[in-house]
Amino acid sequence: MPRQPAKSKPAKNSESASRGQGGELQQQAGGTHPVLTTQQGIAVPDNQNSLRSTPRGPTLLEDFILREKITHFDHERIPERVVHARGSGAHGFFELTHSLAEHTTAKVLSEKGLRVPVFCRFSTVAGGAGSVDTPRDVRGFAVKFYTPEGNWDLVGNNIPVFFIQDAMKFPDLVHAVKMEPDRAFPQAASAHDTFWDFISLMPESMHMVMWIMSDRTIPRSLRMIEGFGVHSFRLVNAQGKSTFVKFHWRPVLGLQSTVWDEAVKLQAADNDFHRRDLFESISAGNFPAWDLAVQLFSEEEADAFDFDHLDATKLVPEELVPLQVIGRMTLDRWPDNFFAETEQVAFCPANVPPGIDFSNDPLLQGRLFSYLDTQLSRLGSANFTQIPINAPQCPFAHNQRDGHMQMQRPKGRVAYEPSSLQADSPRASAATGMRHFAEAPDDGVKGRVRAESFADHFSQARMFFQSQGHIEQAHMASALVFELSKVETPAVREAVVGQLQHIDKGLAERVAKGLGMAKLPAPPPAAQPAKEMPVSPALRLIDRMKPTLAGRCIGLLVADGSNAESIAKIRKAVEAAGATLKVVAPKIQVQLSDGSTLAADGQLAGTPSVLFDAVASVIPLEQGSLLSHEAAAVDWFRDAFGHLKAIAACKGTRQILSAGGIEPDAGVFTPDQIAEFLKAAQTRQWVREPKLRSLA
Ligand code: HDE
Repeated sequence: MPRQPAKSKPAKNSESASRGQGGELQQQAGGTHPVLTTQQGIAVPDNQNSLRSTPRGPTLLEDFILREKITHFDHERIPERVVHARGSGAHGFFELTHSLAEHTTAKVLSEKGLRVPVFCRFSTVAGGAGSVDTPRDVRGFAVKFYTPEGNWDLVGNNIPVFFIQDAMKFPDLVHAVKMEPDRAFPQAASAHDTFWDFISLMPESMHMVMWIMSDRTIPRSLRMIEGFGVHSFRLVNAQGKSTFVKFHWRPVLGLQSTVWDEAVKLQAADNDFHRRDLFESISAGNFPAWDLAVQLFSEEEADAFDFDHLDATKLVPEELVPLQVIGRMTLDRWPDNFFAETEQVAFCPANVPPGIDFSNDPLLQGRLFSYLDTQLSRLGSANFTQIPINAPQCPFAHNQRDGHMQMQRPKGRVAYEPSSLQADSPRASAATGMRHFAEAPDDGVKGRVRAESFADHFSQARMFFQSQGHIEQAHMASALVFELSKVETPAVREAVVGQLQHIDKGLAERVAKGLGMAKLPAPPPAAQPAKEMPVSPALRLIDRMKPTLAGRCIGLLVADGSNAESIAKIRKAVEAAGATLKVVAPKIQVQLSDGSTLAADGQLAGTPSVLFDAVASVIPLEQGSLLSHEAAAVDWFRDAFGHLKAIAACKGTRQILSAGGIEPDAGVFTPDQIAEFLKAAQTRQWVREPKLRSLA
């Protein structure tokens, strides 16, 4: 698109012509731009000036063009999601590679090779729509499959368990974690009194608390998170037999997280870090992909677990029920319009095709109600399923009619059933319709009760903590210290540490010490003490990061006079390793040693090293000495070093490193060691961490 607006000769008599105010933007007859019109299709003569009684007189009410434009603008916002308000979405497809025909009639899970379109939305939970991408928070992972049998929404998170066991507690949880209602802060943060107050009084949340204090909640990229359906669902086959299923998304790029100090600094460096990362990788043709895996188990197997799988605070360890990969989702297209698609998309866990059914998980049961209800207020009309992003892409027919914003023009007299007047009016089908699993009721009595089998709040929290490596445990303990240090009420801090004692005494002691507590607070009574469970290495993070540079980004700092050949060499090696290279420089245009000009991707002051997975530099000696007095340059390396990144530093750069007090270690390389640098860049330099910061 040319940046220049079409030049036009303003009409002789128009105000804009005589005043010369913006008249140049008007449509030139025969130009390539379509004529601007009102919503009613009336051509707009002038989009710069409202209709005035005289050139300096009042604006006329008669100006329907102005009124329509402003009225529409006044109503541009819809209520944001009460949770998961900030999100980024993309289109793609899912392809089934392994049939589950034995277990389900759903075509999307049984017709091997079937490819269905999907729309996927990732989100944070606590912050508003305009909040940042990188707080410590759970990530929503919602996928809408447009299957040949209707829409299937798998509305999950990047953590396999949840805070609470019963839908009744969801509004309390959300009120506690969102900004406090009197002061309206903190935005997008769990580090405040009301959240931890609630948590300390809800021991069932302790397993999820272990996960949110782990580095899973500070992901490097949305392309590098796992997804979980969380609840047990049922698969139902042609004979009506049911098998329980847990859904898992596994990122092809592997897991990758940031370190906490980096996540905090990312909030300042780029509010849209994850959204931009997703957009840029899809635009570059590096399509993120996830394998869909299932855990399948029978009712009898479930009965033998020593936990209740209907309790969403529990996971089914992979060591107990292995995962089977059955297909792959690839995201290959950014939405045309954020509002129309990512904002208006309406997920609902109740959207399942025949062959998938619900379990009695009381959290899931509540969700089956909540999502449709929230869409009605958020999208404003019962016809929200007609919005293209929400509409099924298979044939559909029903007798629902009218309502706000009805887009369809149904024909005929018949909008009811039974009817005999119209041959093409829709009829229910027992053969292809939704088949609910014929579950026999259990023999309990009606009541507001919590099953006894939900009373174990600590065993899996303990298993999760004990399954982690020592670095991850230290990060969790430090995250707890960070969060609780922001809590102003000492009794709340003490209550949380008391609960931690039920999980792991050592962890409670580390956190108490980090909070400067004189003595360990007593644990509150527990419904059940933690049982010893075998550790589950599959729950670790660092071990599961892939040794690869695919999908990663290397920052290269250059300056005037930088050696063009060295830059080209580094670029070639980085790209050959599957990573992207971004050039950063004190000015966005630099003159290289060979006289050529290089356009940098970012200016140093606005492109800190937190944006990259590893950093390199090609800087002439004299520029190195200038930059060693430049805070942005010193911080660039100090942060990269502090965030445990590999560094390839040329001679000129060594002056900057010493200005930053950096003592090069095994993760700092020379430009000749490019292969070694790229190998080290595949991971973080974990051995460096204890030398840099005291972890709890
Ligand atoms: Fe949600 N949740 N949720 N949730 N949830 C919403 O629906 C709710 C829960 C999840 O990108 C809302 O459209 C209740 C678990 C995601 O649009 C709302 C309960 C899991 C998204 C709602 C839960 C989730 C939502 C807000 C407890 C992981 C964003 C706006 C019974 C398995 C979807 C909306 C998107 C959104 C209710 C618990 C995931 C209010 C009542 C557990 C990924 O309906």
